[in-house]
Amino acid sequence: APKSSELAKPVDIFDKTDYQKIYNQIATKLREEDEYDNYIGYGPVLVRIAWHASGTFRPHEKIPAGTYGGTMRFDKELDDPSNMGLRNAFNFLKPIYDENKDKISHGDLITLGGVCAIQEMQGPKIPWRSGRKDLPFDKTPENGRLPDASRDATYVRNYYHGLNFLDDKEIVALLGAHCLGKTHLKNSGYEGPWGAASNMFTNEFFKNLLNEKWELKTNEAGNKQWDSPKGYMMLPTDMALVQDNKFKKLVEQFANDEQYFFKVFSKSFSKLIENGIEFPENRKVWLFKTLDEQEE
Ligand code: ZEM
Repeated sequence: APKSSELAKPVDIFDKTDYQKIYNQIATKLREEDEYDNYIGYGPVLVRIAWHASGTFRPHEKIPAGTYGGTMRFDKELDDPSNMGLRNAFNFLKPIYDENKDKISHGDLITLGGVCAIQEMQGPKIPWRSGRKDLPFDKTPENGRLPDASRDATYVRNYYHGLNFLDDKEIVALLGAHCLGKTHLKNSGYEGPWGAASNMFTNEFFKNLLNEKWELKTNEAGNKQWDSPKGYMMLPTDMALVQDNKFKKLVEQFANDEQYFFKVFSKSFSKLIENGIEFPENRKVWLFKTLDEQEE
């Protein structure tokens, strides 16, 4: 791991209530613009942009990329072929950034967007801290750091080891986010949803992995994907979670115990979006209320 002097240092922050307000703006816009992607809404793509902003982190670099510098705002990163479709998420957040730019950086907003989307889609509470600071263009990581969906279990494990996720249960839990949204042929060369409830955060991904009848097909883009009679799909890297015995045990645990999945996912996602940032010990960890909770 890098020496602490090399980790990004968070900047001063405002009050929790200021960020709950921004959370509420994102949540309200999620409710209002519910027609996006055939009524899936923007939730899944907001989770994906938060993950892709995080996935550039490499622990051994002098400046370890990740979410801190908000470099997703530059075309160089947004136009990474792995980020096809994420401009929709960026544009969704843009007016909220413009309205709050004295209080929030791009890195904070993109990660708060992911946290908000997960919670508003009935997922677990995700602890969040503020303090990321926009870095200049020359700190933008090179393209090609995000994972290749055509690969196997060994690749998936090694990939996440490279992001400092050394525990199989963190890796399997993170992939449970594929309960959300869908693949789009024009974005990734894959097509179809992982399940029935594409804008609800549940453990359905793990149940479907175990219970559906999967058949390996070549899709219209010439890529291999697993399809089920119900019209669901799995990427090769998803199916890797039941092809590897250690991964599969965890898939079974998460399929049987949604609360356990939520607990491990929450910790892992929080770690993902904070990778490379050294928060001061007294930096408060916040849990935001959902819109539903505030209306009660
Ligand atoms: Zn995904 N992901 N992902 N992912 N992902 C897609 C969509 C979504 C991989 C991957 O190749 C793809 C994680 C890990 C990995 C989401 C969240 C998270 C798509 C389809 C692909 C191809 C994109 C498209 O066509 O629009 C691979 C190989 C992964 C690791 C091995 C992790 C970790 C995630 C969050 C914690 C989400 C929410 C989507 C759905 C986006 C949408 O627009 O519906």
